[in-house]
Amino acid sequence: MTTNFTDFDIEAVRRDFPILQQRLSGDMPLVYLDTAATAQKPRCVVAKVVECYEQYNSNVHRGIHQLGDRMTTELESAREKVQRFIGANEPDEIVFTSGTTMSLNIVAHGWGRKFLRPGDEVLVNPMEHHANLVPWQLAAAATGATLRYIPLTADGRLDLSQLDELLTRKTKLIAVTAMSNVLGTINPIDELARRAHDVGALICVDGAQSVPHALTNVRSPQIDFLAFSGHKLYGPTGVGVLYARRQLLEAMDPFLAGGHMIREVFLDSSTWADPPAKFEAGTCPFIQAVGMGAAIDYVNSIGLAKIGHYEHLLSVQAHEKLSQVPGVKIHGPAVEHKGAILSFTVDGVHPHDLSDLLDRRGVAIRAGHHCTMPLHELLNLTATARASLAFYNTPAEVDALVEAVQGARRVFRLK
Ligand code: C6P
Repeated sequence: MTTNFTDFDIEAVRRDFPILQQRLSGDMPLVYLDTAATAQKPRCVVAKVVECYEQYNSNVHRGIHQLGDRMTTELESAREKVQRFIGANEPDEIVFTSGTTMSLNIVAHGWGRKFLRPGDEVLVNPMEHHANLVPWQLAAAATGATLRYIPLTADGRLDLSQLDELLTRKTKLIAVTAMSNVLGTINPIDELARRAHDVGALICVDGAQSVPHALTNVRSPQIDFLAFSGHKLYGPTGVGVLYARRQLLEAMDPFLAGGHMIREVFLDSSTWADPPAKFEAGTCPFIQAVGMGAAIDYVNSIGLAKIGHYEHLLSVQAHEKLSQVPGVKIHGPAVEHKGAILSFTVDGVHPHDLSDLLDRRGVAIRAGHHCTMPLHELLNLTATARASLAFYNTPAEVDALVEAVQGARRVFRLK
């Protein structure tokens, strides 16, 4: 485990990411602080995708020919990498989807619409990304179930003081993010999983932000559903994962129907293939999935614990320095309760103007509601600026962010 910045070979890491070496207009070096939106890709991931297209591109589970066999072997090997990466029992518990959003929709519609009944409750909370809220609104509307909300504390954590009253035998599922994409809050998944199971409910975890930055083991605590995206895990776009326990995948309905997900089709009815095929209708993003497997190999070659520790050190530096800039408010809990995400506002500067001014110095952040409108409503804001860090960022880049924010204040002539 590293204890300071110098123990981490950041120069070697940065050589793996060609995009980071470029200079933007005005000869500004790129300072990429938007990893929560999408992560950059190491050379080995790009090379793996090129290798697939140049050497054995062929549809999977279909062609009885050598290319089809090779591509299928590569895809199934990627599935095993994902299985090991999150500690699932078997590869068949890994469904390849187009991303977190699709994975969560499969749960809300495939499980929710089948098993929720009038009077049942689903427990959500205001910090969820729309992808783990709106599908549950639709599932509740379709079944007569009700959504209930775990409130947030003033510093942006789940307020579990009312959980005894909120979590009852009526609760059928808790939908919760492991890490907020805005506040960075790391939620107590262990406790929530245990408490859900105590009342016979399931837990559906949005791992979009946590899986790339912190070790995940779906068996400890026992997670029933886990969703995440390849593109935030240094892999290609267009691919994601739904993990669910085998019994759940067997019990729930398919969400999308078509080729590959069937066992038998008659003119008036059909039966389903076993999972994961049951949830992989049509041509799955097979080359992207193989690229995600290469990304997992890359992350493992460095070590996720080491990555997480380095990112935490960067985050501490960013919190300390940014919070000293006059007029800056960083939203969310103290740095020890969060991942390396800083959503902030600067008095007198709109987040979009701030993002624009930072961009002129090569500093890429995100501004907006980050697909969390209820959370921003609670914060009484329409938008925040967000800097999100990854293990390819440097302490100097954190300083560049802070200097750019100071520069923006000067543009607005703020004292
Ligand atoms: N958040 C962000 O800038 P997709 O788009 O399906 O890969 O991921 C959706 C999603 C779900 N949950 C969380 C916690 C997320 O952060 C995201 C994506 C991006 O914050 C784009 S809005």
